[in-house]
This record gives sequence, C-alpha cells and structure tokens, in this order.
Amino acid sequence: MGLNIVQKIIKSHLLEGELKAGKIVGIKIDQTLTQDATGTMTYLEFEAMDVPEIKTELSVSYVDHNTSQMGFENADDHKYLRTIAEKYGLYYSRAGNGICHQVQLERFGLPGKTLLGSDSHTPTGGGIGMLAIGSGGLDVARALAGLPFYISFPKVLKVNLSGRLSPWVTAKDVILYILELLSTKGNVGWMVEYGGHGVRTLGVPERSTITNMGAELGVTSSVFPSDDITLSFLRSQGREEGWIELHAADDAEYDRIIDIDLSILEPRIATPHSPGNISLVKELAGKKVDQVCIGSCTNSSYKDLMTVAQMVKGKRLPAGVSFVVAPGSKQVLEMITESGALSDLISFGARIMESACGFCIGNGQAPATNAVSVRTNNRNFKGRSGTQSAGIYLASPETAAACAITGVITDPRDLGIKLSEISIPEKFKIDDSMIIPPSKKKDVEIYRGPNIGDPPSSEPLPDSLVGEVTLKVEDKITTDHIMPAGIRLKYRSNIPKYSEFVFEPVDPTFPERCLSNKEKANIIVAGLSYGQGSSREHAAICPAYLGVKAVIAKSIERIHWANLVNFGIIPMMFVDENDYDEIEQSDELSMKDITKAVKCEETFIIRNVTKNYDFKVKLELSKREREIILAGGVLNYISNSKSNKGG
Ligand code: MIC
Ligand code: SF4
Repeated sequence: MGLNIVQKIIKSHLLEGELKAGKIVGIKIDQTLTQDATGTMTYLEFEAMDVPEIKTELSVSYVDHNTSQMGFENADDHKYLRTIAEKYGLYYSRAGNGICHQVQLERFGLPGKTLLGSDSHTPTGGGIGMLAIGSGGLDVARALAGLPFYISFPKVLKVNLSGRLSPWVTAKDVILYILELLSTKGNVGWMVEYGGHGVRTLGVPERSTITNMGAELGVTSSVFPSDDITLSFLRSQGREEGWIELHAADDAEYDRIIDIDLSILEPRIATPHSPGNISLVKELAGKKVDQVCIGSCTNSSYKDLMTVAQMVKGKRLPAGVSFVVAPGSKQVLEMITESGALSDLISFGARIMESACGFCIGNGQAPATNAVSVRTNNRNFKGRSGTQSAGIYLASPETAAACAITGVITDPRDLGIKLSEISIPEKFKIDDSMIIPPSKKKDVEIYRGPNIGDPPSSEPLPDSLVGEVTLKVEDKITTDHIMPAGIRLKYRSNIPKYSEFVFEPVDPTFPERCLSNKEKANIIVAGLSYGQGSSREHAAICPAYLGVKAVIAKSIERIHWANLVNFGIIPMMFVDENDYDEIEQSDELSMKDITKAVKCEETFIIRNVTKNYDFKVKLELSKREREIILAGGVLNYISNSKSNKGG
C-alpha cells in the first residue's frame, strides 16, 4: 500500500515511534514560526533551556498581533524579540510586514517541509504542501532546541474535491461547508488531506484559506498536494528552487473519505458565536449590518483584496456601516497600492488598517453594542471582537463586500456585478527589507523591558491532592474564554499581571478565588471540547500560576491538552459523562495517591468529599506526558533530564 501525503511527510521526518494510528510519533521540525503574542513566552522558555543557537533549518519571529502599542509593553516586547532573533539566529519580521501566516506562505513556506508555529492557524502553510502544525510556545521552544515534536500518528480524512466553484462561491465557502459537515468538535487526532480533480481549480491562496480554517475543525493539520500550481505560486515569489512535487500514492489509504462537488456549493456564513454555526448567506439576506471587516490570515491575499476593490469601485459606503480593510502583508498592500485598487477601496469609504491581526484578535475596531459585524476572519467567539453583545458573522471577502455595499447581509450573486477575472501577476513584488535576517553576532545583549518576566516556576506533583472545583463550565470553552486577548493582550509577557484576567469573560472572580484558596488545589470541571481555538499557552500557564492542578472535562482539544501537560496541569476525562452533571462548583475533591496513578494507571478514582461519592476519570497520557506532569511541567522535566545525564 502506498502512502498518503500526511504519511509521506511524517515518514520522512520520523525520529521516534511507529506509523500506526494512535501511536505517538516524534517528528523533526524543519521550520518554526512565532508571533509576538505567544513569542515572548516561547523565547523566555527557550532561554531557560540554555541552548546556544537554534537548531532548525529556518525560524521566523513575527510581530503582527500586539501592534497597537497603547503603553510601553508592546514596544518593549518587540525589542526583546528583535534581540533574541539576533542572538539565536532567527529571522525577525518587523511590525508592519504582515500577518505571520500570510508572510510565511509568501516568503518561507516550502512543500514537503514541517512547520511548527506557536499559533493555531499555522496549518495555513498546508496550502503550499507543508505539514504545518500549531502548538503552544513551549513545544516550539523545544523544536528550536532541535528536539522532536510529538503527536499521535493521525487518522487521515481525505476530502475529495471535484468540479469547479460557481461564480461568487469561494474557498471560504468550501471550508464553511466542511465545518457544517464536521463541526468544531470531535475531530481531535485527525488530519485532513485534500485531493481530487477539484484541487486543480484552486490557487495557493485559496488552498490556504481552506487549510487555515481547518484549525476551527480542531484537526491537527490540513494539507494540499504540491503541483504545478504550487510551483507557479513559488515562482511568482522568486522561490521556485524550493519546489518539490508531492502527491498521495494512487493506492494510498485513508481512515475516511468525503466527496465534495465544488460546483454545487453556495455562499455560506458562520453565525454567532461559533465558526461551526453555518447558514447559507441567502437565508440571512436583508439583516442589517453595522460593520464589515476584511482581513486576517484567512482572507487578506492579493486576490481577495483585488476582488473586493473591484466590487466596491465607484460606489459609496452606506451611512451606518463601518468598513475596515487590513491587507495581510506589506507585499499585498504595496501591490494593491500600485494597481490603484487601494484608492478604489479608500474612495468607497474603507478604513485602511495596518497589515496585522488587528480586529481579528479584538485589537481595535470593537463593534458597537449589539452590532452585527460581517468579517472575513476565522473565529467569532463571543466577546473576542471586544464587544460582548456584538454578533460576529464570518464570510468570504465577496460576501463581506456585498454586505458593505448594501448595508445588509447580501448574497453576492444577487448584486448583478460582473466581475472581471483577477489576473495573478507572474511576479509578486519582492522586498524583504522589513525582515531582518539571522545575524552571526554572538555578543548580543537581550533587551528586557519591565513587562518581561520569567516563566513561572513549579513544583513536582505531590503524592495526593485535596482540591476544590473552583469553576464549573459548559461545552466548547475556548482559550479566548480562559485567557482573553484584546485589551488584555499586552500582558502576555507578564504572567502575574495577565493571571488577573483568567476566565474574565466567564467569571471575573475566578483568579481571586483561586489565590484565596490556600489549602486546596484548584480544579476546573468542563464539558466537551474544552480549550478550543487559540494555541495560547497562557490558558495553561496562568491557571497553573493560580494553583490549578487538574482539569476534568468530557473532552479536551489537542493543543490545549499539550499546554496543560507542559505546565503540569493534569488533563482528566470523565469515564461516565453523567458524572459531569453530578459535580458542582465548590465541591471538595480528594485525589489520593494521584502520583501513583499518573505514573502508570489508565483510570483513577476521585472522591467527591462534599457529596460523598466516588467517580472515575481517564488518564489518557503518554509515557512522556506522565513524566512531565510528575516533574511539574516541561521546564522541570528538561532540567531533570539534563541533571540526570550529568550525574
Ligand atoms: C488567535 O487567532 O486566536 C491567535 C491570537 O492568533 C492565537 C494565538 C494567540 O492567542 O496569541 C492562535 O490562534 O493561536
Ligand atoms: Fe492573527 Fe487572527 Fe490569524 Fe490569529 S486568526 S493569526 S489573530 S489574523
């Protein structure tokens, strides 16, 4: 039997383990990326590992999230990141150069390579045929140190594309349709591979829109083949020498196959407050819109913005609508400027934002109270926009532009606009002057502003734990609920300060309650898919700082699971989901001999002391994860292994 693309890439990077579903494999990471909001902690952790220089083929530190600079914190963090890049041999993409995933695609990504990024949308690189995976910062720090990245060998879903998209139906509608089919939960442990004749009708930016939002499915990665379309994309970026052809073997096998005929798809839209709530745009047509935002790593490519500009050209923005455009990169911005499209957007009434994440992470452009905002990004979690009462709808740039033109939700097919084909230039404008290449200097002094603190230290797991359910939450709690971004983002490098905001949107008294709970460990009880969304490891570091020792949930998402383990919090799952209903906030739980169980047991019995009954949880941990938890987290685990080797 031949291999599929996922298996081919894993096989060629295999350092440990076997290619068998569910088994843990350790793979070599070729490239890494970080962004500033997760990057400072990543490099603080890397520094704590005491490795003189990075061991990857190529690593890039981007500044794109925290660019608002309200106060000194962001600028200090950027300076820290620049000096780190200089000292350890990374590329440094300065603020203004663009969103990490867009720039990585344009300037660095290569088919057949592995990329690990401290951002959940790292799989954007799958559009170019890389195996690109998002993780917490600590895992990126380990990859920088040349250590393997561990995943369970994935089950692979093939999405077989046939036909061609109809006019006004886009790659965004493809992934929204897949989200409708598969939802945002229950896909942990899977990777998605695209194939079939329909692949040939999609360019690299379209493919990347699809792999980008694979993150919302909760799959580990999504990947397209590398073909002559990939080659011409790389050629247009002056990087064709890095191209390789990559296809699944004809007899490759998959764990599941779904067929999608592109020609029957229609424009879709995700409604508040989950990217998995999908409707047809036509079903919502006529609903008043207050704001339209175009941008983010999902949909801010040259083609996206040229299309929008063509649609709005010569028209005027209706009163009552705010129209925000954030081009994905400096390259995109320069090219739409030179083509005249930027001035069409401005004449229409666009507010042009920096090439950065901006509105997507709630960094500005918070909508009005109860507003309807149609956006081209990938997440519409409640409150993420900065306005709790706003309803965020996710759609293609074409649908979003149609809404901006009319002021109501509009299916772009109904506008009667005749779009002329956007010709993709043979050569894109290449100017890497905003990327500082690795330096050879050794005596660089790292800049540390007052906002930068060390990663918190932790203790090994005690033999037994007495804990309290400090918080009980529902299904689909995202890392945005646990650790809000937006106006709190600037505290990412300051754990004691950022910890004041853990669970702020859910229960702002949580941090105080945790800290006053001196006698007992804090325990979080949750429903399905706990920790969806962002890779931010702060959603584990800050709770750990507040004394959280375990999360007991119906299920936990992959990246968050790894982050919990990395910071010494035990991820546990109910054996019987009815026990979730029984347990209440403030219950006292006794975990006798927990260390013994974490060492080798698959299940563990917890006593609910308050209610006087026992219940069983699963400890689905690999050997390595068990050792990390026992040590109290990865940093302790690494220093223990070093001193064991030394002595
Ligand atoms: C996001 O889209 O939620 C973010 C902000 O890019 C995060 C990373 C972060 O929280 O810094 C992600 O996707 O991992
Ligand atoms: Fe930035 Fe939004 Fe993309 Fe996250 S999803 S990397 S915040 S643009």
